[in-house]
Amino acid sequence: MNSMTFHADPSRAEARQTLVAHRLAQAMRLGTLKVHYQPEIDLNTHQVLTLEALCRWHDDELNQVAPDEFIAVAESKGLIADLGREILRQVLNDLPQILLNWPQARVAINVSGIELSQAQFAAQWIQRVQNLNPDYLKHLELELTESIYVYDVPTVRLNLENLHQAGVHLAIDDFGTGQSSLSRLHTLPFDKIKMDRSFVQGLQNPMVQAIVQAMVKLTHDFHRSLVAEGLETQEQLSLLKSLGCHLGQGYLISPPKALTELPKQFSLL
Ligand code: G
Ligand code: MN
Repeated sequence: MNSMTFHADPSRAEARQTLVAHRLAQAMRLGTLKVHYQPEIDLNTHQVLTLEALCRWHDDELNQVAPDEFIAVAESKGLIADLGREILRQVLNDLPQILLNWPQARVAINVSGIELSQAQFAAQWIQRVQNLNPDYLKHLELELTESIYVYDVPTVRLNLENLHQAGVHLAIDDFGTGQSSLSRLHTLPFDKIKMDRSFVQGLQNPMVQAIVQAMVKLTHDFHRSLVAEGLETQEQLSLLKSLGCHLGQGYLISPPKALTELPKQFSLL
């Protein structure tokens, strides 16, 4: 009984959210949230291109709390900006070690529409990174998961344009699901599309293959990169490569792991 969605009774769901929010705020103060990293690699050379920072939280009272749950609570209880700052803090702390292991890599951080709607978000974010090392900006990436409509908000646009100009890469997460739409894609600053794992799961279907090929062409023609999410099997790997998608992330390569547990090199066998 971990997720609030399992509570049929609304008052119990509310009580759970309040408890999770309280414990989460405490975990952020104590620094007990842990950022894990999951690699995205070149499927041919196995070079590590990006490490996605993914938050993991074990609470003494609540046990393991799924990120889907605590991120939803953080968003509804006004804690998402604090959570974002805590993740950036840990990533910046880990970056020297990461660049020793993978000098060309970027670290990708998931960012919420709520954060991007704050007028000073980009300026403050860039400032925090620059204070430490201006060179770090080109080793960071932001993953955008929001519904595409949020990008019509002028503040969100400005933030994204500022970040992009500062050299931060922008990736559209879970692309091709309800969260994204083609109609505004050409107006957005972005460097990368992360193809939602449902396409990888459906690769047996010739129509899904045709859709993947369309994404390959779209990203290729506009010099953006395309990464397949949720790569789990050898069969998916060879299908993806045959369709022209040469970057991937998923359990076949590695699950998210603590930095100290990550091998330097990844094989696909
Ligand atoms: O929305 P986003 O793509 O950022 O979600 C990342 C989540 O997906 C992480 O919690 C991670 O544990 C999970 N994940 C990573 N690789 C795989 C995979 O190969 N298969 C599945 N089903 N989930 C994955
Ligand atoms: Mn992501």
